[in-house]
Amino acid sequence: MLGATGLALVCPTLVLAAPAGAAPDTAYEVPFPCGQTWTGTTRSSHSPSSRAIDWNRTDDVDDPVVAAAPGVVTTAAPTGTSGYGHYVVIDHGGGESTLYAHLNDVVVVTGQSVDQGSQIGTLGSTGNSTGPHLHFEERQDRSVIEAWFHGAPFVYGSTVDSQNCVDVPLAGNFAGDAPAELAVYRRADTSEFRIQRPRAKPRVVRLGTSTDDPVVGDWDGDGLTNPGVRTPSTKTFTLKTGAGLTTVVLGNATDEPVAGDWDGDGLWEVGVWRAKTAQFRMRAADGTVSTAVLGDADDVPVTGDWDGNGTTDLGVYDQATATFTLRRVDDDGLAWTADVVFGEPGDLPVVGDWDGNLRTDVGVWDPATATFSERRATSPTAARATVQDLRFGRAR
Ligand SMILES: [Ca+2]
Ligand SMILES: [Ca+2]
Ligand SMILES: [Ca+2]
Ligand SMILES: [Ca+2]
Repeated sequence: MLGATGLALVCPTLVLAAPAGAAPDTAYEVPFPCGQTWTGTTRSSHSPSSRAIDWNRTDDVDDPVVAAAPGVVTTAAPTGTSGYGHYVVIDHGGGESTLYAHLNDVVVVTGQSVDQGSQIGTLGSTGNSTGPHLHFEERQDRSVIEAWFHGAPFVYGSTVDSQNCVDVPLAGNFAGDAPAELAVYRRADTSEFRIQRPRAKPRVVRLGTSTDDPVVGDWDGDGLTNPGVRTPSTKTFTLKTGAGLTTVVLGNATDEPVAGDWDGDGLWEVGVWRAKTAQFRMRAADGTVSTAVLGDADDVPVTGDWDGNGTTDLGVYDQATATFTLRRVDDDGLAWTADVVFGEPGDLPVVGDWDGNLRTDVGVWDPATATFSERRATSPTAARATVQDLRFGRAR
């Protein structure tokens, strides 16, 4: 009797109460867009570890897969036919990484920085897989660890709502002439641009979906910034003005959107940043594309009129070193670059003309506190500057 009781107590204890692994340093979220419901299972024979998760929901083939946390892509394998098939690994620092396997499409490249909640691929059944699902691992160094999401250990076999709910910081002259207003792009099934207004609730403009990437510019040339998005899978920009929506197809699925008034006529054009070659590809109104190389694969592209001459210039931000590299072209057509160190590692870059002197300034947004820091100076590369901090948007 005693023995039987002891067994009954010991067996479940061994299975269920293995102490939860320590929380990883990285704040992971479920690798699907905000609000979606997914079931994550495993099994004792799961390779390479029963700590890996197989994610499913009904009719999930080609559903978007998004980054569980920000990081740098260390593997983007879009053509594998064995094992993990088409897969992605993202390095989150400190030896922590995540792996996403059996994807159909891969929409990132090796070396690229990815933000939390941005799309990295689509769910599939490539490689050693018997049906569509996302195989997902959280790793410490080379070991798969027990998965954590939203600050809690994952209950294997459970169904969860994704809390991978992300604001992307932006700025622009949405309301009137310079100075620029702060804004965020809130990723959701129907995403929202939320534009700060003094002493009033934010203005909300609905455009795009969870996995579209925001891009803003003056699409109609009236001096006011308009919202836009780019859908990675279709390479399509959707630009919104008072007259309606305009679409432009440009680049490939792994490109990131940018915009600027490349020719200085007051109407903004679109472009893309190609991480693999550190190349900006700027589209003119007639559809021709000009290119310029700046920065490295792990940088984040930014555009602004750094010298105030009416044409938009190029720049990049290196999140690891908190350094902007800003490029301008002089009257003789020579390109010059200058570095500006601003923000903290991991901050996201935001640019805007904070003081209304027609030269675009640099700034950053700290995702942990939803705080914009505006660097105010006579020009963005001037050594003397003041900093204004403003909270706007939802902290992660
Ligand atoms: Ca406009
Ligand atoms: Ca133009
Ligand atoms: Ca310029
Ligand atoms: Ca300025």
